[in-house]
Amino acid sequence: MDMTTTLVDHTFRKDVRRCFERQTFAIPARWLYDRRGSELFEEITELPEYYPTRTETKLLEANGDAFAAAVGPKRAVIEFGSGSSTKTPHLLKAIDPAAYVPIDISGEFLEHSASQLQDEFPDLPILPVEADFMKRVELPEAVADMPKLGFFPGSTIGNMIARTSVDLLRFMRETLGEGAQLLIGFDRIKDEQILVNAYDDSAGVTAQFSLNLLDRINRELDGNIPVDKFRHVAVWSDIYARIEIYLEAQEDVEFSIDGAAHALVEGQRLHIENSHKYGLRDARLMLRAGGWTPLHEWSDERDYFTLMLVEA
Ligand code: AVI
Repeated sequence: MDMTTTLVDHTFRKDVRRCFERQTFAIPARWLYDRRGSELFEEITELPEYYPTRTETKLLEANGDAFAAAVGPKRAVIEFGSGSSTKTPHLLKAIDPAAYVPIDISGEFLEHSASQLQDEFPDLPILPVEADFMKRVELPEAVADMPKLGFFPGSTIGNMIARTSVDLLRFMRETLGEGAQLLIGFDRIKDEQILVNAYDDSAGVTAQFSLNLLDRINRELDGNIPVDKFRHVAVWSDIYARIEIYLEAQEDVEFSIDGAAHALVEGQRLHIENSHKYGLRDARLMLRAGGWTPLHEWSDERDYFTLMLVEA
């Protein structure tokens, strides 16, 4: 077992303990993404009800010339949480970059996507960095003197509460430096039913994605949670402007994790994810609080999703 795995085990265990022993009944959403969870998320992005990925990809495809005009040539593109980098080629094709730096916490993902992109862009220097982008990241020396464009698609910022989002935006500014630009995706506030359907699809894939968290606890933390006694619940909170995702016990349940006994009463919910949605003014204000000045915006014709270009 390598060092990273040990650390992940340790913090996962700590977070799960806090949920049941200190009865916070909440587990951070980052633990949804083990191998199975990441596969299920890929499936979610293909669902008819899950519009964000499709809408953002179309925006990237359709606005290449406008990005090129706004960004200018020969910037180093720095992608935060690059994952499988599926949206990246659209941007790279549009803007004539000087280098591409994908940052991800998973070295496995990085190597795979970097080598795929290298095949597609043989002359582009690709310099992967394995790091936690929720802190300031040391960029490769080779891009030190290049103007930078940060790329943070997918409305990933929506999975963070406002305070964490602002902290992240400030860290991104520190990582990229004065004069940098950032292209960032925001999922917009829209009809409640459209939002709820996107997070509670008729095929039940999002439910599987949520319930996999309990399977993961059973697998990795020696648990025996009766997963079939829980259901996935997605609700819209207007006060927080977010979809909240819970796992709800459908009857009284008893189980153990790591040898410690726990009991939940029927109806008890475990809060496992938030997905915040934004009005344009909300997003601009948050970006400004994080040290970024809005420059340009691109939205689809239904105003479901917006890409914002901002400047440090
Ligand atoms: C990764 N993130 C932007 C997704 C979202 O839409 O909040 C995660 C997700 N959870 C359930 N469905 C999608």
